Amino acid sequence: MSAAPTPTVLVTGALGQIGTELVSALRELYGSDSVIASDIREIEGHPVINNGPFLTADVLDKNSLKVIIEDNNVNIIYHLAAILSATGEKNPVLCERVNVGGLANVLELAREYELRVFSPSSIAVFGPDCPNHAPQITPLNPTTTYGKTKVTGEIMAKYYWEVHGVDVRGIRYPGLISWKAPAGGGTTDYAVDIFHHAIMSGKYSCFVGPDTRLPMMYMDDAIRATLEMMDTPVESISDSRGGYNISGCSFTVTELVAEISKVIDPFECTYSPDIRQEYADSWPDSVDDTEASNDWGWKAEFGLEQLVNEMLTNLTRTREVEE
Ligand code: NAD
Ligand code: AKB
Repeated sequence: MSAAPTPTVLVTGALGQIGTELVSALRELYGSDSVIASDIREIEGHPVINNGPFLTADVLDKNSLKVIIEDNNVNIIYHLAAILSATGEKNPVLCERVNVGGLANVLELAREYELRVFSPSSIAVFGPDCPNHAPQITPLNPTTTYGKTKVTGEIMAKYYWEVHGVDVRGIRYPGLISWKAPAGGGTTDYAVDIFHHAIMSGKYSCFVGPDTRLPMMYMDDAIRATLEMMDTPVESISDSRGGYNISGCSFTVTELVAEISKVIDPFECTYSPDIRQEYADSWPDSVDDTEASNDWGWKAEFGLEQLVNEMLTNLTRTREVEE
């Protein structure tokens, strides 16, 4: 039996928090030349640009995406370009244009060129009426524009699969915690920023209160989930294809501070909640990922203690190298 041909992959929004690590994982899997990274911006010296093909592309410019797809015979799009919650609530019109309009362009091209698509969803699809431990299937009534764009994205994914047979899949990522790239304008960014401040000054002023509990996940788990779900035979993917719940770990800021303080002592966290508290309060504490576990065997590896140790070790090491 001959091996399946290596697909050509296009990643949009590739210079962001997820793209920085997903591009590198995809290039390891398929070879650097087979993974074309793209973003609306360029960042000099960024590893995604240095280590393989990179093109600037605005996902609102359908024609430029079409040219990239045709010129490179693209087979799969990992569509990461988006405006996250905190930035999105400041500019809801842009958030809707990029998150819904960009996805519409990608899905239309996927239909035309018979491409597979990965389109991330978020825990932001849930609203205040959702149980604290969010089920896979529950009414989705988000209060943020960002959350509404993510619900629309899930509906579009299901529609393109059912009506046009486009294999679109998504994951409702929790807040993602990583050290290789900064977080990109979301509500859960405090859970990344806190590590940088702990190492730099031993102090952090948090923009949500001490009892705020949210679903979170270490980036290594998120990348593995993405690759595992995309590698799952289509027969095993259920109606939740637009946005599978996946659970990593769930903790309050107080619990996070206590864990960081075991390594960085003294570490002082003060609290100055802003509008992002409202967004956080509208999201669940944790998610039920039974369906992802049953359909494609999802299981997280990183708990709070391991996540904190990985973050502090890696950030300290990279700071020492930079100094
Ligand atoms: P990010 O903000 O770090 O990166 C997004 C990238 O998209 C940026 O590099 C930005 O330059 C680019 N971009 C913005 N507008 C664009 C446009 N018009 N055309 C092309 N590129 C554009 O975001 P991320 O954290 O990497 O998130 C990627 C996806 O995952 C998004 O759909 C987001 O909603 C989802 N998600 C992320 C998290 C998280 O915690 N990081 C959690 C849940 C869901
Ligand atoms: C955000 O906070 O906006 C993102 C998300 C949970 O979608 N990290």
